[in-house]
Amino acid sequence: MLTPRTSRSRDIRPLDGLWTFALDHEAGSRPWEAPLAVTRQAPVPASYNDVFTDPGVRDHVGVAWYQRVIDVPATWAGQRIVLRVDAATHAGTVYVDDHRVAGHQGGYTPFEADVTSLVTPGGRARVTIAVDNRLTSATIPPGTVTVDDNGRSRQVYRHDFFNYAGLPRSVRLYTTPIRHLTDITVHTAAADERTATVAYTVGTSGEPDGVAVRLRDEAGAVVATAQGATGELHVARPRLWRPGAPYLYVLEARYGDDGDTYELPVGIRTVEVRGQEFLINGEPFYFTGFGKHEDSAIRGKGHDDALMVHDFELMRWIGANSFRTSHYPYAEEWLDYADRHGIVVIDETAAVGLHLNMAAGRLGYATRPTFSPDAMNDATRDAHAQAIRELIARDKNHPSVVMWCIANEPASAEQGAREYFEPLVALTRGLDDTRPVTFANQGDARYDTDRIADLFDVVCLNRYFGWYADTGDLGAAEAHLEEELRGWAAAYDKPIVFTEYGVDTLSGLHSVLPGPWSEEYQIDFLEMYHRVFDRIPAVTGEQIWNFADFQTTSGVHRVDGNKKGVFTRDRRPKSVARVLKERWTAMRAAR
Ligand code: BDP
Repeated sequence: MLTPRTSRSRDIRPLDGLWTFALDHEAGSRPWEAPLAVTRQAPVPASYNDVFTDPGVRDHVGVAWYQRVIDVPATWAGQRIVLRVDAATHAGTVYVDDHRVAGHQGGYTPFEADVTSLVTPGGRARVTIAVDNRLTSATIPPGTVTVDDNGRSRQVYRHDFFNYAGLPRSVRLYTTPIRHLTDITVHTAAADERTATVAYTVGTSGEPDGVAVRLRDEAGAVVATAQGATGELHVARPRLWRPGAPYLYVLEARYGDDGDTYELPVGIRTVEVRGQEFLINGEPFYFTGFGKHEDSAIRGKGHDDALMVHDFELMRWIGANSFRTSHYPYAEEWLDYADRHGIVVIDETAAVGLHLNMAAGRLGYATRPTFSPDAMNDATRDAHAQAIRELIARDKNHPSVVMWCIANEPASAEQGAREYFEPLVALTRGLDDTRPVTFANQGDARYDTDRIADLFDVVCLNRYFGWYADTGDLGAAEAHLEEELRGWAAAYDKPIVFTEYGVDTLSGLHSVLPGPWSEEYQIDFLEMYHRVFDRIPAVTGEQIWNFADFQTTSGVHRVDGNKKGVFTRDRRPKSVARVLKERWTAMRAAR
């Protein structure tokens, strides 16, 4: 699927703004067949939960309805017309007037419907979208819906971020010619400094005759041309896409008599894992940065360009060169921006919470098997496979994406983990053999108990010595961290990237005796981790948990959310930010 872009043959009409909004029980039956009563209007893009003052909306479990009337431009006569939803969290069903046109499961990837035969250029149509936020063992992420004594549905889930729902990304109507381009895939390779190859495959709606492609440089000069739906473009003296120094060519594809045209930004770069090194363009790369969230006050997971650019600015300010899209695929705007500005991305599926027994031993809970028919089962794995397919289909052409992360903290030391993951790793590699594949490993699965790490290319570790374990005792934490890291480095000839380490820190809490929750403890904690990383050559990256404080479910261990941010939720720096800026800026200068 091609992300909508305007071109000389394609037009876009954004449908963002206020939509009429109702919860399922307020909407009546078959609400798509008539105008919804305008009691509430919900902004798109935004999660609906924090916009209203009604706890019934915030904690709603089930379907919510969005509706609006759209005008179809008269100038679109003779074009193919497509309705595209960038995300409906976690499932969406779309109706145009009385017709169901699309259904999609998975809250962080786009879907669309060809509505040409249902709308009239110059006319109007009613668009209704049902969004269902329920998570089950057949969804990614998984969850369980229970019913309490008062008959109210409750959503239980095992991931540590609020279950925001709604239409958090854009909804658009766009056109293509009838005979149109359906997809483009590029693979880039630079044999040496003198030539690079951009291998491409173009998908078309009909017979693939009459496809022409050309590659333009940033000045607009054509540097290579080719004919046919598959082929290679050879670029002399290529300018490579490098972290911190990006260069983007534009691949222009044309097809058919009407000349459907699509322009795809292309960065020429290679990614390779060799021994314990992670190489970009053949040069060792060390990740600095964060695990992030799409999260902010009021809009929840709603995409906002101003907030996104500000987050990138803060990352640049602090010296970060990368981030992980924990714990789901982010809006495509994030990847476009990362491509344009040379930020490196670890791109993650929404497979988070595949672990029933996290810390069960320490907290004294009874354990039950995670990978079993009544928990993470075949249906979960099918949904997981689909999440991988959709992630790669959407993001395969982004030069900023250097690695696929197919799960966060699954129960990888438990029985059944290998059987569950082996086919998913094979699937990922089958879909893209140009990028390494990883998962973020949780602390219960050590180098001597983990059952799946050998299937992957890079060891990504999430560790909390000094917080969940050795709380407040950084001496013990340092010894335990180093012991474990040396174990991984000896057991696996693979790079180790730290994808999480961090402590809850209440902005403004200071102490001369640094204890947990104080800003001083966050500094001491991160400095301790960095000392250990610097002693172990296999460590090729450090991404702190988290970039900013973020919202979670309420509970005894969270005070209005998770406070492990280096920035507060409104993006003010905690004291540790300057310490990191100093380290990462010095590291960048040394490279
Ligand atoms: C890890 C999770 C992350 C949590 C973090 C924490 O990957 O989503 O927010 O711990 O507890 O287990 O802060």
